[in-house]
Amino acid sequence: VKIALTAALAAPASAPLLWRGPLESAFRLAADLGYDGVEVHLREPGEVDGAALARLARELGLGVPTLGTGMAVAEGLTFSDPDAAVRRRAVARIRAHIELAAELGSGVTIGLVRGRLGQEPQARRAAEAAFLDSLDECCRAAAPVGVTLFLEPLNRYECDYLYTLDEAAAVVERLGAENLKLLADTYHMNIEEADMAASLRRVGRQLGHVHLVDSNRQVPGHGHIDLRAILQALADSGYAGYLSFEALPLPEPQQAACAGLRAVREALAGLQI
Ligand code: LER
Ligand code: MN
Repeated sequence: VKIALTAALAAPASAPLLWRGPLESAFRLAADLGYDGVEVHLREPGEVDGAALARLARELGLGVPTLGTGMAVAEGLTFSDPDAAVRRRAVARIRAHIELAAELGSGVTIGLVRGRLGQEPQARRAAEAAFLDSLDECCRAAAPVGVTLFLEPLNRYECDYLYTLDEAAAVVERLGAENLKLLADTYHMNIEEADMAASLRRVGRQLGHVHLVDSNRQVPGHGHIDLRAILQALADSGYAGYLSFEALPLPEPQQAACAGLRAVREALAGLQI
């Protein structure tokens, strides 16, 4: 497996991202510390020069596993909005992420941008259909440029559907798009999955990306997730993608980045793989 730092140009203090500031500094820090890649979170893909970022990543020998897209929700853009014009803008935003992802060789995360369904049954069905249509359109746009989308289950306090890996796996099967995979985030899983390792084994083949983060949303090793059991389940499933530390930068970014890497390397060394 490969390990990635998470970075954004700017983000609220509460966002679980290790680096805030110029992306070049994030990439240089990642290379210096021995990371394999940087997961980049962007409000709007036009904020970065894709060609320059791809060149920098190549020079430093780093990959970009996926682009985080959740910041679009602060602007009210979601796939399930009742207003078709808003949904079109949300899809256009994700299509812009897909273009940048094609330049960077990365995937695109579909997490918070899916939006909420609400409680009223009829509206809920309509919103779910709107979400599926929007996701389908993005999968079709991403396929010809070789980009994979990662559908991320989120815990019940951050959204109102698709809480578990099994629920998201059912959507992946229903759409039948080869470039749609699952993103397993261990922070959300710790809240929603009955047995995290068993859930990972069940969906192993459909797994495309992992946010490896502890129960308190700090880097692995700072909370109470069973890191070894999770890494063993991923190894047994043949997972060869990235583990991104989508974590709070505590006590400060560099220290958190070093501690997470150390904890995961120690846990990996003790595995039967
Ligand atoms: C996004 O990857 C995520 O996990 C959400 O909780 C937004 O922070
Ligand atoms: Mn996540």
